[in-house]
Amino acid sequence: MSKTIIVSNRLPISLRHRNGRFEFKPSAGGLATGLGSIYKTGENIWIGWPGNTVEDPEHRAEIILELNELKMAPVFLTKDDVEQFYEGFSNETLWPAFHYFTQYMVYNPEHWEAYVRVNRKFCDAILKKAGPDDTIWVHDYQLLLLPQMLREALPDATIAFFQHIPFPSYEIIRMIPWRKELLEGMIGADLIGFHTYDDMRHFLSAVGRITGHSSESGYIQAENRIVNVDSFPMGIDYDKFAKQAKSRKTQNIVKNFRQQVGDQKLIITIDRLDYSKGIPKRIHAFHQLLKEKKDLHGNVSMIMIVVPSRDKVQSYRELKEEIDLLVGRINSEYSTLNWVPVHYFYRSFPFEELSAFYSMSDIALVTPLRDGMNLVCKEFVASKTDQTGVLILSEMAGASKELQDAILVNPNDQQAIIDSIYNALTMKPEEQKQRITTMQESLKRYDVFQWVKVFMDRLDHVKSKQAELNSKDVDAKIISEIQAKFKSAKKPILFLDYDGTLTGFTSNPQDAVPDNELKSIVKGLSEKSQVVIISGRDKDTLGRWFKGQQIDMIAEHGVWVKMKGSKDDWELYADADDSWKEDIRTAMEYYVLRTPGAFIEEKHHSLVWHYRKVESGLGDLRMRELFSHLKYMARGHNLQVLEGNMVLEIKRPDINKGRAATALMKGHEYDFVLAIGDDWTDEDTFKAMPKNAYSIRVGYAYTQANYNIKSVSQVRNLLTKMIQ
Ligand code: GDG
Repeated sequence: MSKTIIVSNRLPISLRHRNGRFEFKPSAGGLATGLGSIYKTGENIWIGWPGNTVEDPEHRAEIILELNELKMAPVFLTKDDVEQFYEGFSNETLWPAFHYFTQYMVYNPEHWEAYVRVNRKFCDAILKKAGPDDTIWVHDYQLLLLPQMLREALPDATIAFFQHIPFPSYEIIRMIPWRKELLEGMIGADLIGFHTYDDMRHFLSAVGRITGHSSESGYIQAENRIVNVDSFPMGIDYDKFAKQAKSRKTQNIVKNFRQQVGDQKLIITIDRLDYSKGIPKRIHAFHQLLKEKKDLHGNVSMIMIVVPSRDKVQSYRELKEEIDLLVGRINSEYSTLNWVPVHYFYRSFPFEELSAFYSMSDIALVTPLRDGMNLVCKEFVASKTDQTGVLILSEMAGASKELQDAILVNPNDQQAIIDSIYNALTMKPEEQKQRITTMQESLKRYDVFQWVKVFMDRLDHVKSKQAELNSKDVDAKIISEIQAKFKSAKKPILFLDYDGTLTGFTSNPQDAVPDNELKSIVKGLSEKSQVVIISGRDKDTLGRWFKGQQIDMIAEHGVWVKMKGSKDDWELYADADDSWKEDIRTAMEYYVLRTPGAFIEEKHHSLVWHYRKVESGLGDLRMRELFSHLKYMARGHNLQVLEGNMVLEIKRPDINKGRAATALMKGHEYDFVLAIGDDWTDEDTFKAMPKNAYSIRVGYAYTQANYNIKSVSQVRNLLTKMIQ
């Protein structure tokens, strides 16, 4: 039976070596709780680094055994791995880049090598446990290369990836020297999840620009698969927080804490030590508020919990010093014997106490400068079981997309933070209740268990979609069937599209001249069969490129035809009314002027607007604009607007490849018909084919053809086999 393997850099445990023994403490983090339902069942397992460097083989063996009991398996990292892969590439290159802190980015090739090496280490550890049909769910930015490494070893496995931190704009990604490798690593997965739609669209844009893979509606057209990219905002274990907040244990702690701080208003802030969390800006804002509103002195305190993290990284050490200084300054300026403005803790607390802090606080001030999601704000809302309290939330946190009833602030706008604290302090209980209730309802519905379920359901969906496309794949069996039928056929015919089918695309269409290999394939085929090159190209180019070949040619989607051996020139297949062209050309020229790299190609019966050489993104944008403009104009002229591969073509609707192919076959009885094409102008050819024909579409798009084939080189491979 197939199993599920969860993979993350850190295992959800903490490991301590005490009195010659290892102690294992399972972590109760959100992810571990959410995934508990998965890795704790059946043969499933969680693979990751236990968090310590352990070199002694005996110690390692002991850890392996103990972790096995907890349904976990370790990947051991050396001191160098930790320094270069974890602290280095992960936390000094990817973390700052992905959170838009480019000033902290380190570009160190040794760190990169370690990143590759450790991803490979994870891959090897997984391969020891994984079978070919298993599901592997990889988590987060430390393991971006892993999906592709796994794909190479286990081509049929179900591989998913979720990124917990933001995915930045292409402008940032392009700065990383190893950007292409990173993106290709991720594309090894079948499903790639992010917290928000913004992360997802940044990723798709980077993939398009850097790897050249196109995408449509969240599906990337990878080498031989489709890869789905989607947003899955992560939830929390809502009931756990709500229940804990009501528990006697937590309420006793609240009572005890309250006795110590008195009846004042409390603002809670909880973060890991990180520059992305905006801690200094928040202290500055609170300082300024106290400066402006003397009446708050003695009546409001901030409880600031900073959880130690990455303190070996220089920028984190500096941040810690800055926070110490700022808190020292504010407290020394305003403290009295019975009031402290900021209660500052640089440590973490047990869950019951954390819950008490949430429960007793009037305001949660969550102002990261960037955050993938941010769970603290959700945990605060879930813990407010009496529906009092106000959440102030940064627009830069992924959670702000869901928690629209929070007071949303720009964390860089000090005055906005000050105003929002003041508004929160004076907000009426009815309004607090209404806002908290709305947020609680949505958090309850979309909790962490639902998040896991939705993600896993989507993964099933992608796999079945892939299977549907694969079932039409031209595999070895189909190739030999085609070979055999072609060999025994008495009167075969082949319809072959040119660009994207027999040859790849070039940025200048006139450069896609047939190479020697192609010429000899066409020659070989034409000795055994009637061959029709059926293209949207103009007749002069086609005629020149295939001069001397014993083939038929259909040019301009069926406007012109030239039969093999005909001495006469091209024959017009459709009458020639091109009085519409002038108006349309004027409109198209306007879009050429506004779009560097675009140009117009004039064919006998159509006008084509090319945007292959236009900056990606801009080309799509202008194409859409022109598309609707032309559609509007087309009505008056009875014309058809077609979207091709990086082109927009406008032509008469009664002229298409299918019509031309049908006319060409009329009156003949063929016992073998094959049609191959790559875009939707070829769909007309496929539709016109007789029932027993082989129709094949290049790429993995939905099609009327009965088969899909991966690439131009696979097409050439098939045709070569037919003439062997
Ligand atoms: C990354 C992304 C994304 C904090 N102090 C204590 C304590 N915590 C727990 C909180 C919360 C967790 O730590 C922090 O989670 P966040 O989501 O706020 O932040 P990151 O650690 O940066 O997480 C983030 C997340 O991944 C999930 O995808 O939301 O954007 O950066 O659960 O409760 N827990 C205990 N004592 C503490 O003192 N027990």
